[in-house]
Amino acid sequence: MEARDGEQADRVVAWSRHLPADTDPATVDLLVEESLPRAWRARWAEDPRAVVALTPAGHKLTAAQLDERSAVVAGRLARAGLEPGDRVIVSALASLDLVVAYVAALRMRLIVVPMNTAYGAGEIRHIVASTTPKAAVVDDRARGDLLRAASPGPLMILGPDVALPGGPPPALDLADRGTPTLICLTSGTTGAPKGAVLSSGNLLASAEAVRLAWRWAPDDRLALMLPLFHMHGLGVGLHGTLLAGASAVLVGSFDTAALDHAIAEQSASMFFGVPTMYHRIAQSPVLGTLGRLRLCVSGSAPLSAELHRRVADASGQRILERYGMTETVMNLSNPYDGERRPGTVGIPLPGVEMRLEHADDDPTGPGEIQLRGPNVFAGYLNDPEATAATFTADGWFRTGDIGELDDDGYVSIVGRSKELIISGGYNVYPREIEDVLRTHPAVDDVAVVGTRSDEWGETVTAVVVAHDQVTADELTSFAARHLAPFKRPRVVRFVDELPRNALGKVLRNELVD
Ligand code: MCA
Ligand code: AMP
Repeated sequence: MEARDGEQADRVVAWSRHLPADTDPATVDLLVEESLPRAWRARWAEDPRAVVALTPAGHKLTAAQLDERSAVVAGRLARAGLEPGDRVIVSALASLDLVVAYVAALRMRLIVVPMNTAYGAGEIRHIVASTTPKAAVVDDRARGDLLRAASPGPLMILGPDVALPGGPPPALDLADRGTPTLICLTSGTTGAPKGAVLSSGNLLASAEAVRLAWRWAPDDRLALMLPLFHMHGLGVGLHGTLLAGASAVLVGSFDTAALDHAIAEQSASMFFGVPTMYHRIAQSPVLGTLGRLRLCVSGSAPLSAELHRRVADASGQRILERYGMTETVMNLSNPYDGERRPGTVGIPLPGVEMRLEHADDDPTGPGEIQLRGPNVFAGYLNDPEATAATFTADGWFRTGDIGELDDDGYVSIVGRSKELIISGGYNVYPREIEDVLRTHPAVDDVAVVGTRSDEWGETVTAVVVAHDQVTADELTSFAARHLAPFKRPRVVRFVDELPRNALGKVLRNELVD
C-alpha cells in the first residue's frame, strides 16, 4: 500500500514516518488476510503454546486453547440456533471466558453489539430496539433480566461461559473484509445514539496499523484494564493483542494496585489508558513503576501536556497519545520513534488519510478533521440519512473534531463541532441528559455542558431553570433513576435564564465555567 499524504500533501506528514527505518511503505499491507479472525488464527498457528491471555490470579489461555475452545463455543451457539448475521449483545467485564465467547462469535460471523455494563433499563431498551439481538452474553443476572424485559421477542441470555449443550462447530472463519462484525452504539456528530457498523476489514486494518506503528511484538504483554465494550479496550487492546500474537493480562476494571501487580508480578510491557487513569496513576505509587513498561498509550480524550510532562518527569515514561473514534477505530498517533509531542495526537496512522476542512479561507488555521482509509466504517445501522450526513460529497468521513496542524505536521485537537462531553473516556451526549431532566416537574429549561475537571477531563454539569423549589440533590437523584452513573450530572447550577442566540440556540460556551 502506497504512503499517501492526503489532500494537504504539503502539510500532512506521510504515515510512512510510523514505520521502522528499514521498512518500505510499499510492502505494507494492512489487509493481508481476508478477515480479522483469519489473521488471528494465522498468528496462533505460528506458536500454539503461546499464552494469549491471563488473569491477575495467573490463570492462562494459550493460542491453541483459544482456537479450540472458541470452536467448541461456536458449536454450542450454532446448536442453540444462532446463525451468521445474527446479533449478540456482549456486556461483561473482561475474563478468559468472555474472550473465548467473543472470538467464537466472530469466527461464526455473528455480529457483536458491545454494551456498557453500567447501562440501566432506559439505555438497554434503546439498544435492544435498535439492534434486535437474538442473544446476549452478560455477567450479571439483573442486566440479563432487563435485556429480556426490553426484548419484544425471545432473547437468549447467556453467561460468558456460554453453558449450552454442545454441537458440531458450524462453518468457521468464512468472514471476508466486508463482513459486518461489530455494531457499536455511538452518537457521531449529531443526535441520538446510532449503531456504527464495523466490518472485519475495518477492524483488521486498524489493529494492523497500530501493531506496526507501536512495534507490538509477540513478547509484549498488555495490562488490559479498559472495558471490552468500547473500541479502545476491544478494537485496540484485545484485537491488537491477538493480531500481534502477544498476550494481555485481563483486569476487569482499572485500579492502580492492579496495574502495579501486572507490571511487577506478571511482566506487563504495555499499558493503554484514558487520561483519567493517568491522572490517578500520577497520584499513586505505581507512577514509579511505569518507567518499566515498553510503551504507555493514552487516548479517548485529551491528555493535557501538563500531565504528560508530570508522568515523564517522575517515571521517565513518555506517554504516546493517539486519537481514535468508534466509527474509524484508530486514526492518528504520535510516532513510536521520534518525538512524542505533548498536547498533540501525532500524525495519520498507516493507511489513514486526513484532511482539515476549513470553515473560512485560512488554510493554516483549525478545521474539521476528515478521514479516509480502510479503517473507516461504511455507515450506521438502518440510518441512511445519518450515514449520508457523516460523509462529505467526495467520500471523506467527518469526525466533528476540530484539529490544527503544527509546522511538523503534528495535529492538535483544539475543539469539537459536535455536542459531546467526554468524562473519564466515556461519551455523554448533552441532549440525552437534558431530555431526562426536562421531564422533572420543577424544570423549565436546562442545558447540559462539560466543565473542566483535572480528574475526569470534563464533568457533566446541568444548568437549570426551575420554576419550583428543587434542590441539586433531588435533580441528581432523579437523573440517577434514568441514566447510567457516568452520565449523571455531578454539578447542578441554577440560573434565571439560559443564554441563547437570536435563533434560540443555547450558547453553551457561555455556560462552561
Ligand atoms: C465511573 N464513574 C464515572 C466514570 N466512570 N463518572 C463519570 N465519568 C466516568 N468515566 C462513576 C462511577 O459509576 C461512580 O459513581 C463514580 O464515578 C466513582 O467511580 P470510580 O470507582 O472512581 O470510577 P471507576 O469505576 O474507577 O471508573 C473510572 C474509569 C472508567 C476507570 C476511568 O470510567 C473507565 O474505565 N473509563 C474508560 C472508558 C473507555 O474505555 N472509553 C473508551 C471509549 P457513583 O459514585 O455514583 O457510584 S472508545 C473511544 O473513545 C475511542 C474509540 C478512542 O479513541 O479510544
Ligand atoms: P467515541 O465516539 O467513543 O469513539 O469517541 C471518539 C471521540 O473521542 C473523538 O471524536 C474525539 O472527540 C475523542 N478523542 C479520542 N481520542 C482523543 C484524543 N487523544 N484527544 C482528544 N480527543 C480524543
